[in-house]
Amino acid sequence: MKLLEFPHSHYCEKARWALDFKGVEFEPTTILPGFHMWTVRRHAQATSVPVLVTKQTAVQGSSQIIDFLETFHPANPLTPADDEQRQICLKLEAEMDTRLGGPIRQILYHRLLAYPDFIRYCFTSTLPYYKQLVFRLSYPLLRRLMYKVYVISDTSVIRAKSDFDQTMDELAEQLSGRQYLVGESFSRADVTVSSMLSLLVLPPQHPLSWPEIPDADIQKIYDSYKNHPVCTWVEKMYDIHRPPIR
Ligand SMILES: N[C@@H](CCC(=O)N[C@@H](CS)C(=O)NCC(=O)O)C(=O)O
Repeated sequence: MKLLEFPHSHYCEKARWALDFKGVEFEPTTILPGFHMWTVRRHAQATSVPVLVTKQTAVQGSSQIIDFLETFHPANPLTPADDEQRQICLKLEAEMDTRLGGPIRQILYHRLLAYPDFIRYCFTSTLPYYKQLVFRLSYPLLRRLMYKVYVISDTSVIRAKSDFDQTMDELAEQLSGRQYLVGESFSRADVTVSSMLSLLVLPPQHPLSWPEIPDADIQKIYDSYKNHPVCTWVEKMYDIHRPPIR
């Protein structure tokens, strides 16, 4: 099976992590942003990745991919068996997809879209040269679209940063004295928070080797979060539960 993806995407990392954790063989398949819409639409309703494409079906969305894996590859479960814990876990997953995943992308793209080489590396370093060239040529348009969809405005980025900081503090409180977010074992809630924060923690186990951050203001955000208890916890989750890079 194939996973249609953007290599740096935190939602793709969540799906990849679940696949790797369950030991399911798959082919990570990078698609070119902008042109991805046509590729993805051949398999699914919306245009977003990740999409897991099997011989029989296609599953779009990181949570839906985990649901699919839990049904067809039940070994190494990521969803608590206990009813109450399962509800808590699924609620937390949905909440953190939104409360961490959206704002961190917005905060980083706000400044990093101004660095075409950095963005090109994130999206296309695994693609052949001619596709990288297509990316280069289409980037001015792509940049405007990405800004419109993901960044929106300076004011909304300020709000996103404040929401993000608050979510991080709430999570720190929730994790205080605990190893995992729900119950006593590693679950999809832990995969979700860790993957959403992979863009901030840049863990060495991530399949993309991260380039240097080219922007001083963004570097300051990285520095300010370096010793945050949730980031330290994410590093630990990667150390313990992210199987080695393929
Ligand atoms: N809720 C979705 C979010 C996926 C998402 O936002 N994917 C972004 C990349 S980070 C994407 O594919 N954007 C391009 C598009 O929607 O066309 C999930 O969990 O998979």
